[in-house]
Amino acid sequence: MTLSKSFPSQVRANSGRPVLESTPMEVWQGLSASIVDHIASDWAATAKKYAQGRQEHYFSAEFLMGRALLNNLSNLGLVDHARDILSNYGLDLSVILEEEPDAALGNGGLGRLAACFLDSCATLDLPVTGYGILYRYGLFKQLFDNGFQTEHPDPWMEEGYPFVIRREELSRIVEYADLSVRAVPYDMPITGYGTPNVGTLRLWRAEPIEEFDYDAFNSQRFTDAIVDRERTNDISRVLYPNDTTYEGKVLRVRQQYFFCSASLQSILDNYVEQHGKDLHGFAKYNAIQLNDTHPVLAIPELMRLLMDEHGMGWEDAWEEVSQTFAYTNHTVLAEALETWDMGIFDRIFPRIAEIVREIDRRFRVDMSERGLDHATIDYMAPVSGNTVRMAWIACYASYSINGVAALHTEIIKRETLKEWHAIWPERFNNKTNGVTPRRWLKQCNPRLADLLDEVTGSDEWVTDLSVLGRFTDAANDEVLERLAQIKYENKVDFVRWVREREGIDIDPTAIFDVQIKRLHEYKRQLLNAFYILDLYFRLKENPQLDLPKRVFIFGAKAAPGYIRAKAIIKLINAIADVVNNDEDINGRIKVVFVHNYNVSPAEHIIPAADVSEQISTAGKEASGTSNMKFMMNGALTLGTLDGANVEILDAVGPQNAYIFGATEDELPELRRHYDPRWHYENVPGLRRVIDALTDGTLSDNGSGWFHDLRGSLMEFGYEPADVYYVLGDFADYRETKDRMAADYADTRAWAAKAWVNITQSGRFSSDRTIRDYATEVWKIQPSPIA
Ligand code: 26Q
Repeated sequence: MTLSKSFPSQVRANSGRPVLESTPMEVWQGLSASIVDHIASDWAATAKKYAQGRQEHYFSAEFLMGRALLNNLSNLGLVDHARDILSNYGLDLSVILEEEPDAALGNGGLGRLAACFLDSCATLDLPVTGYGILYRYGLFKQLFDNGFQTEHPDPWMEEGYPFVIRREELSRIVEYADLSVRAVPYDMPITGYGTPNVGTLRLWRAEPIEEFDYDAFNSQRFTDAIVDRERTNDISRVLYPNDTTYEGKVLRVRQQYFFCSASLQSILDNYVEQHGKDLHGFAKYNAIQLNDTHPVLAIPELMRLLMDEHGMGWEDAWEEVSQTFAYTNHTVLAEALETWDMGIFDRIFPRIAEIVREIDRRFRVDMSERGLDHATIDYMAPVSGNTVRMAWIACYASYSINGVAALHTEIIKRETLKEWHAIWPERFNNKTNGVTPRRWLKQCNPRLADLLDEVTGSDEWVTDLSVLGRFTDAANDEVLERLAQIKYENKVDFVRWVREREGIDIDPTAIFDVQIKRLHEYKRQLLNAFYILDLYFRLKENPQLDLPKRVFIFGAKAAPGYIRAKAIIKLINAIADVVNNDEDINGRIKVVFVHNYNVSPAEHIIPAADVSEQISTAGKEASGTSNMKFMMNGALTLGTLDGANVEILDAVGPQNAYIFGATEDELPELRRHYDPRWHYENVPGLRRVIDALTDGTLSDNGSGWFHDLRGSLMEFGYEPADVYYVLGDFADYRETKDRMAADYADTRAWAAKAWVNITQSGRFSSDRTIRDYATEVWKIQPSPIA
């Protein structure tokens, strides 16, 4: 059936009413359902084909997918067709698209990376399947109450979500010592650009095995029956909103085991179906990528399944396991490394606890035979005292260990995982992150996409972004003028979006300077805030100053328990209050904190950005990925030499990026002599800014939070003060940012820099990243269905 026929019938089936009498939400649902219908047979054919050969399985506790409808229409080449169909009913596609909720099943970079990877795998026809959890509540919805973040539930599927298909018949049982749970897969089709192949993201939902324990129900244990039911549903109820500080919550470990066990069972069943009961060829046909340590329980669980369910001995099972898993590390922050109390394992899955102890025992024997000293063995052992260390299990069992940017990989080899690198250097490799140019260029920035089509003479760049590199020198006056015009038009669109969503008026001729990412001290939103405050004071002091108009845009969620991060949000909102309403400033500075930052707001913000703030303390940001999205959309990076910024600088050259601050190798020595008070007293502007935290200029509504912020920077009672070197980098940041703002006046020169950034962004396509994983780690080949 054609789309124009299936669309109205899908709407009717869903709403019970014809298109013209249905709500925009029902129209979105009908159109979405008709897309799933449209790809159904190719999807089945792809799954069948992938099942037969060597496959890769991407295990991740998070997939930050965002919206699906435009992505699918665009990949399938159906955008114009869908627009026409809707316009026949007097409907506007862009309005319908805004009805869609974001599937926010992730916190930030790690979850969005998984989503970009699936897009690239599908586009490249690679036999890859994603496995995760169908959280009922995605990442909390953020509101501001008097400038304070408040958190609210995000029941994103409650009104129905056509892009996941429940596969009841493929349910599996996951056993805990105190609970048995049914895992029901919900499959999401992953279309690729310009290919009929359709990949799969399999998300598991926890349900009671039986609708009711009738026995308990009938024997005066009514409440027990209800409680048990709810304990089951709890497992997939909510995404944990921490992305840095690790919390050893029992429910979190239940979640991890839940999706690992269910996914492995489904992979093993497929193996038996295709290749028979002898599982000695398992690793020949399967590779599993662990997205950080969150799915590391898959290692002991695969041991369990191979031994207890498929009759293998320990040695043979370990042989398969250690040829199957590959581990990606995403952080060097010690507080983020997952460890679990052995008591929790003993209580909820004693067999897994037993296997982990045996891995530990054999590890110690193995290392002793290699002649390692006792202290080193103890440091590296999977179990230490009563603590299980997930990263150590991952390193021991994996045939590949990778970091996510060149600098980050060097740091994990040299520091975080150095003992492992000493023994198995060949396991270590770098895979610099990437982002999909479909969502992050073609779909979110259609004006720029059209220009690139024209300049390059085709749309080949959409699937081979490196093509753009051939046109870096093709920037003539006309191209640069059009580029500047496109940026301006995107900014005008964004001005309207901000006015409607945040109620703030901004001027599209101002410099749009953007920092959007999770709120964390190491990402140093505070440094940016201090610059704004300083600029404000400079203008107050000298109203005649001839400075360009500036709009500072933020988007960030703080983990609900991370008070200092919440204090920084409150601070930025307090600065916005003062600056935006000061008549002396008269709109020369505006601050916009976009609430509830998520994938779809990012798609509105990034195409309108002039400046990309990437200002983490050097050595702390593993890679960053928004830096790549900004670059692709012609924003210039203002950043430290951290994560992938290093590689962005290498790609564009020092004339086309604004780099400042202490480097990772300088910091240890600088820290040895560091005295934040000296900076407070001597760096121009700094004292005024820091005093403003507590002198009544800005209000924290009596919370005491701003006093604590000041303390964290200045007082050794906070031990040590200013660990993220905010004051130390302030002077260089201010100078570099001032210079950048001055450069903006030369529109042509600015556009020329932007053009270099866009055309040199090829290596930051997730297609490049995925090709590298496929050939170097997964050893898989494209498997096109047609
Ligand atoms: C762990 C234990 C318990 C609860 C939560 C967590 C948890 C959840 C999410 C720990 C970490 C995360 C997410 C980390 C993350 O997003 N890291 C980012 O990964 C990006 C992709 O590689 C990088 O670009 C960023 O630099 C990195 O910060």
